[in-house]
Amino acid sequence: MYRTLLPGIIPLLAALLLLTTCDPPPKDFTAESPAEKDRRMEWWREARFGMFIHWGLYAIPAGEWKGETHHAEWIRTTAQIPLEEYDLFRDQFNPVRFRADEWVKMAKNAGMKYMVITSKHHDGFCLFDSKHTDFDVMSTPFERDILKELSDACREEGIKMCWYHSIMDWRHPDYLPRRDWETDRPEGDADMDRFMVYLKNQLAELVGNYGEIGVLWFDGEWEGAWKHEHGRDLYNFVRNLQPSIIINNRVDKGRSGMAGLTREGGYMGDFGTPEQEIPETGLPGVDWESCMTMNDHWGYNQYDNNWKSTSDLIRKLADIASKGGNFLLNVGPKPDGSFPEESVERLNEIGAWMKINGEAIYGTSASPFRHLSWGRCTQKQTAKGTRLYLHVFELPENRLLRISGLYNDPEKAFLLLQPDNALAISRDEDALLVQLPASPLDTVNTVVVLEINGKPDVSNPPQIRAAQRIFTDTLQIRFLSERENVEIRYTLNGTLPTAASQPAGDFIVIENSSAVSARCFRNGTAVSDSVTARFVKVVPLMPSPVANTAKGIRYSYYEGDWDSLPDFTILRHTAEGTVENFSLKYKQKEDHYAFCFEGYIHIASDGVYTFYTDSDDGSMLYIDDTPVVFNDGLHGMQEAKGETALAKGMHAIRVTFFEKGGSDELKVLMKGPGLKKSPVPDNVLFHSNPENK
Ligand code: H79
Repeated sequence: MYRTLLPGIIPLLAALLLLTTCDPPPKDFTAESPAEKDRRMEWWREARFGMFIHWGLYAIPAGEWKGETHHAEWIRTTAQIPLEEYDLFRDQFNPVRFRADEWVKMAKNAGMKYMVITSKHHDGFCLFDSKHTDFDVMSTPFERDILKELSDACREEGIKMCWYHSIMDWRHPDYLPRRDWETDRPEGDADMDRFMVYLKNQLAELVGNYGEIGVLWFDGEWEGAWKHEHGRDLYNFVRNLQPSIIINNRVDKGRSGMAGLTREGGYMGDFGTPEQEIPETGLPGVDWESCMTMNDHWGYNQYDNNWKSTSDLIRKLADIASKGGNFLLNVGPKPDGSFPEESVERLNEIGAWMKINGEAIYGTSASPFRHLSWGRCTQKQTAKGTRLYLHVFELPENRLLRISGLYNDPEKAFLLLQPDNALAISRDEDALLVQLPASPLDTVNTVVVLEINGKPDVSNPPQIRAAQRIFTDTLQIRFLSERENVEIRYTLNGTLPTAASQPAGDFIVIENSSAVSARCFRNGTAVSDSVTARFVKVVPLMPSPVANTAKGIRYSYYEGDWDSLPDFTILRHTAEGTVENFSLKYKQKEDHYAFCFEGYIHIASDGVYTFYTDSDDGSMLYIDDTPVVFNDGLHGMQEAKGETALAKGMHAIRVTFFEKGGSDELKVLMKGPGLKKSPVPDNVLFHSNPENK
């Protein structure tokens, strides 16, 4: 025995010695080659579908506190529960029905390939055995390391185990800021550097004690004390522990609002994290994952019956895959350790669909079609060429499926429901037609497979471009096609362009409101579907008669706690005055405040103007009392825009803004005739000044 073991043990011992005596310097993972990243992301891109689990002490009150029933995993903050009182839930946590293998089997049976569970949520409670806190599962009556049991079960079933770990921590004494209602928790000598040590100690446990971890999913990064440098440091720290691990973009400050994709600027994170939403389109080369609840809460809320239907969830999964993203679907287990019945039912039903149609999801990439009226498309490279998976949500009349703009002649078409039955294919100009049978069909999502040679040869409809959607005099419209050797023809009344319609040339100029339809032709035959865009001719707003103006605009400053812009007409302001521009410099604190700016803007010439606000949190912009930019709600730096036609002269302008917590910023920009998009300059802003006669 010794003889055979010894040769293996010696290098191991030597390696250990080396490790302990001279630790190699931690590696910097910020500059990874695209090929290295591709290799690391491979399983995740293949997986496409995962289970999110939000579980902790908050499951015990089940959403209810003092008669209010809208709470969930945020309950300690939303119900303002003092720490000592919240801590009492620890003594009640005893999920006797918890079976790790059952949870993992339910995920696997639903077709999910990875599981992301809350090792710690914002309340600070840890579902694992941590040596660095008593606020963990080992201090509850349950006294079992839930994450250990789950990671063992996941390994057994081939599911990737992943952790959600909150950066924001409402309990750790060193974490800042305190909630503003926590008047009995003074900051004392709280120290974020010490908090960072705590965070890293726990991550070393989470990444060191549970085998291979697929993803670290950070959250709660938006508060002011968390800086880009922290994000960079934490990213590198975790990658050094397990170089192949995947880390979401909430480790750093680059997430743009709930839309979740990472802004430009060298931020860390391997994938974007849209929350409760699906992006309009995918972005080439960008990895992202939409996370979503099955009802309206992440943590268990026994009163929440607003469940999404199974068909909605299946279509969401297909929609996400067709845009090149992953779907992380949440379950909020009950305090006894079981999944809500409604979740179990949905997981089973999704699983039944996935057993037949999984290959149209796993390892697929985004659709080659810009738009399909009846559903979605995913694709996969094969040895011979490409498989196109057509996800049919709306079954066509006569069951004749029309795939506009597809130029390959497939080798074969069949349903995943009945793979041995070849479907009849025909062609109508640019469109491929597939005859579906009367049965079997799935009214939620029937997947049709087209086997084609080489890559998809798709002719998307032309794009219709104009400076804006409204105009005052005439408007120039340009047409673009990705396809070579085509002629674009158009109509101005929304009817389908034919070979006899007007050719577009490089551009056209319209003089009246029009529904412009365009389509590509080659040698007199249509070679794409048509597309329609509407343009509206408007009369510019007349200027306001104002006398006695002076430079700058009026501001009123308010304080309060809002999630969206308040009605300023019923509020009393705390301060007012004039300021040269839409500046926040007269704020009296860092959060929970609002501004209303009012005055006039001088418009130099008649035309259509585009206004933008870029704000954190919400803002609105009104011209002549009409809302032009809608950018309300809680969000990080986010830009919105609107257009309005204005006659030369003075126009009333009003900008409203509020800030709840975290960073605060407001930018107001404009674009117009002869004016590139740029911040509204000081010298066009005025207010009426009765003293200035
Ligand atoms: O764990 C679940 C939720 O408890 C947690 N994320 C999911 C996965 C979550 N925390 N907060 N929210 C969801 C909503 C918070 C939104 C905001 Fe913000 C925080 C608005 C302003 C600060 C994020 C950062 C969105 C804009 C800036």
